[in-house]
This record gives sequence, structure tokens and C-alpha cells, in this order.
Amino acid sequence: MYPPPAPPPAPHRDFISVTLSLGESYDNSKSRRRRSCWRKWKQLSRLQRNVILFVVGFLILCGFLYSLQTADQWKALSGRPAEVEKMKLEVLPVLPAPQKESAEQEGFADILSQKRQRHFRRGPPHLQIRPPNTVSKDGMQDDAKEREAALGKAQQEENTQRTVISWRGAVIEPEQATELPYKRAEASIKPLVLASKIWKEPEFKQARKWVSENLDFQKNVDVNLFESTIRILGGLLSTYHLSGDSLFLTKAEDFGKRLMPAFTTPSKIPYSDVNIGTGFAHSPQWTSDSTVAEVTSIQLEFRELSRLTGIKKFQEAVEEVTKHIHSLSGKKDGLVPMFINTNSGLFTHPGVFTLGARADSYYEYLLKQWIQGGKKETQLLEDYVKAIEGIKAHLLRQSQPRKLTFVGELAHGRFSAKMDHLVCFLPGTLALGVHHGLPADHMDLARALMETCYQMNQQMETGLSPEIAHFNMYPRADHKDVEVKPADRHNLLRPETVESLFYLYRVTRDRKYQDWGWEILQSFNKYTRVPSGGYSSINNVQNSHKPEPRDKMESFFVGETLKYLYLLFSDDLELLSLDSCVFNTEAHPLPIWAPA
Ligand code: DMJ
Repeated sequence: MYPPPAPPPAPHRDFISVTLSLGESYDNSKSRRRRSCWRKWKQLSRLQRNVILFVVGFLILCGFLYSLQTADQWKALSGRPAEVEKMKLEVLPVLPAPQKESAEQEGFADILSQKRQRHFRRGPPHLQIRPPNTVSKDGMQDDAKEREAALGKAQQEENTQRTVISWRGAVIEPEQATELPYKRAEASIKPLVLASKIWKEPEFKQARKWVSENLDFQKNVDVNLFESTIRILGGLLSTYHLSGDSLFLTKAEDFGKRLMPAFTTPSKIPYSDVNIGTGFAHSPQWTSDSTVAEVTSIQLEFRELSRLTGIKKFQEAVEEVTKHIHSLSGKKDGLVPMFINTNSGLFTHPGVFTLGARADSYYEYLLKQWIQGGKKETQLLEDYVKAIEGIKAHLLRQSQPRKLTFVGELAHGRFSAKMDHLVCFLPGTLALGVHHGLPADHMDLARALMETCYQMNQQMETGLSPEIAHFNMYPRADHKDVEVKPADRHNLLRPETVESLFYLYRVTRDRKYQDWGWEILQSFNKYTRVPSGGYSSINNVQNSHKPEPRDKMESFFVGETLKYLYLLFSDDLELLSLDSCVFNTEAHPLPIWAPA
């Protein structure tokens, strides 16, 4: 006998069926359902029926009143579909859409006030300068309560930011200065400060004491002319202006004089290095060339030193360089090569053009000197405008798939889709030029490049830009716009992206630039912050699990990156106003000279 066959296995199912038993068979007939409802209603007591009728009536009344109110609001916005859309977006738990200046003019103060409220998320609340509170009918200040609530929410962020925006804490607080990164930062010039109120604070007094008692330049040490000019000389001059304390000017003059031997070359193009103790100046061992960006980005500081001290040789020395380069051949539509020889005064390694390392701040200082001098030195302006046209003609391309506009490099006619993070100073400089009256199409380029620089951060796993990005110019599956070579994936805490965000925000008031800066700040906090204090450069922006801190914090993180973030998040547009000061390439504000 064979056993009965086993039942077939249950078929595989991708769903679960659930049967709800109603205890009786379900009759689908409409009339029967109606009849049964009526029977149930009749079975209720009079009291039960009255309660139900009252509740239903109350709900209908509420619904009616609510619809009247909503209709009023929407009527007020009718005919302006864009604003309606904006209003809808406000209820979503996301950062707000960019704010257009025109909204205020059109009387949408309510929409703007909601956005201002949300602005607590963009920066430390104690930096926010708000419009005066309006007073409502009941005599209460309109946003006082809301602000209190938002402050509560923002408290955690603020606590973080108090430490983050802490160039003072990082450099001055001695008990925190035990980590190596701090020590290294401290080895360079002492802190720079932002607003006059700082001068009353103990940190400033402590820093001043250090400058007064310890900052002695009589040292047998070689310094790089450019780096020490933009950091030390620029820092001292700026501090003098912010404090009015002559100690800093005395130190600046002493230091400036010690740098002057660098200009004693056959061509008057300065050497890269000078010993501030012995006065011996020289080129690097392997070449008699200097870097073009270096010899053309010391002018703001030396010119200002002359103006303050009355000693003309500082200004004359640097302006000789400017004049020389203005009339030098070897440029390409305003673009300069990267090297210049201190003996011959000629460009060397001609035919290679970049807006990155070794050329970058040449362009920046053309514009900024023009602004510093009261917009009278037209030759500087002409060179700047010509260079921007040169960039457009030779170095701009668009990436794939997102069509990001980027600035590449040109070597003997061959284009390379390589862009240093350093180039991200350019959107800010372009915006500054527009603020001072340069053509509006410079602003279009500024906006496009700003987006690109943001993407250079955003497309990385850590949210931080690599030192050098390569752009993908052809549509290829699974390729992003920004690609990184293994040797270029470090991040040195550089300022250029946030520097430009600061300018773009100041010039456009578009809050998306604050949002982008906020994101970058969060990434700095997440991936570069040293738990015991300070920040560190990292080796790999593409590995969020192992960014590999390098145990090194450049002084520009304190002097520039944090300062620009501070200014970006502040809504006080008069704080170091673009109309009264010009930032040197190390973010030290110097005054714009009053018109003669
Ligand atoms: C700064 O020292 C200056 O901004 C300089 O012009 C080049 N870049 C560094 C910081 O990245």
C-alpha cells in the first residue's frame, strides 16, 4: 500500500491577507443598510440623540468659521501664485526657500517674518540682529514669545556654536591650548578680532599683553614675504584700526621695515623670503623665481602702512611691482602666468594659466586695491575687468550631469578640468566688485561659481571640499560632476567657500548662502573637530568613517574660516561693512580710504 500523497506546499506569497469577521453575513444592499441605521437611531434614548445632534452641529459651525478665515488669507494672496507657493513651503519642516528682496517691497512682511524666525537655525542666535519687534493689539510684543521658544530650540546649537565660533577660545584660553593643534595655531600671530566691543573683553587684554610683552621681531628667522605680510602685517594693521591702540601700529611699522630687504632685487620684483633678524633676503634654494600671486598680494598692506606712518617707501615698493606687471608681456587676455623671475623681471613658465595656487590673489588684489584707493586707480580696474573676460574666454566650462560652471586651467593651449578649492575665492570677489558698481553679468558668474563651490563640498561624503576637484565634462553613467584624485582628497580647513558665501550673502541677502555655510560648519564640527579642543586638517574628505585627522590647524582657520562664518551668520550688515572696509586675502579688514 502506498501512503496517501503529501499535500502540495503552500504557494509563496508576497502579501498577507487578513479576514475581518463581522459576526454576520454582510449584505451589500444600500436600502437595507439605511433601514438598519434608522432602526438603530430610533433605539437611542432622547438624551443620547440630543447629545449627538449637539456635537454634530458644533463641528459644522467650527468648520464653517475655519473656512471663512482661510478664504480671507488666500484671497489676500490671490493673483500672486508665486507667493502662495512660498507660503505653502513655509509649513514644511525644511530650510526655507531663498528670500527675494522684492518680497518685502510687495508687502509680504508676514512671510518674511516667518523666515526670520526660522533663521535661528542658520547661526548662533546671539549673532542675530533682528528688526525691532512689532506690538500687537493686546500690547504684547509680536515675536517675543515665538523668539523665546525658538531660542529654547536653538539653545543646543548655540552651545555648540559658542565653541565653534571661538577664535578667541581657540587661540587665547591657555587651559585649552594644551593640544598640539592649538600650539601650532598659537605659534603664528595672535588673534584677530571683529568688533569694537571685543576690546573691552578680557581676551583682548590678554592678547594685547602678549603682543606687548612677547611679540619681538628681532629674530634670526626666515619668513615668507607674502605669508607674513598678509597674516602678521595685515593682522597688526587691522587690529590697530579696530582698537585705535598705537601698540599695533608700532609693531606693524617695525615688522614692515624688516620685510623691506625683500625688494632689493635687480628687477624690484621681491624675493620670496627674508630674514627678519639679519635682513638677508633671497629666493628659494632651487630657483630665482617668485610666485606671481605672492608678489602681487602684499599691496593692500604696504600701501596702508605708508598711509598710516607717512613712510612712502612701503607703498612705492609694492606699486612698482604692480606697474611692472601691468605692462609685462606674456599675459593672455588679462590672465597671468604663475612665476616671475626676480633677476629679469619676466614671467617664467609661460603659457600656463590658473585661478588657483600661485595666481589666485593677483586677481583679488587688483579689485581690492581699486576699492581701497577710493576707486580712482583705473588701471587696476581695467586689469581686473580684462582678467574676468579672460577667465570667461579661456577657463570656464560646464560639468556633467548637473552643468556646474567651473574654472579650469590652461597649459599651452590644453584645457584641464581641474579646479583648486582656492579658486572658490572668485565668486566672492566677483560679488564684491558688483557691490562696488561692476557689471551685473559678473554677478551671474558669481552665483554660478558659488553653486559649484558648494557642490564641491556637498558631493563629498564628509560635506567638505577636497583640496582639488576634477570636473566630469562628459555624460557618463554613475559619474558625479565632482571627482577627486587620491592625492587631492585632503581638506586643510580652508576658508574660500565660506568667504565667498559671506560676500554672496552680503550682496544678495539670499539666505540660501547662510544655509550652505551652516551645512559646511556642521561638517567641520563633525569631521574635523578635535574632542579635546581645536580643529584639524583631514586626509580624506571621501571617507566619513575615517577622515584621518592630520593634527594640524592652519592659522587661516581661525583668522579666515571662522571669521567669515561669523560674519555670514550675522545679520548686522554694518558689521565690517563692505562700504567702509576691504578684507585683505587673510580676512583682515582694512579701511577704504576716504575720497580725497
Ligand atoms: C590664505 O592664506 C589666503 O587666503 C591666501 O590668499 C591663499 N589661501 C590661504 C587660505 O586658503
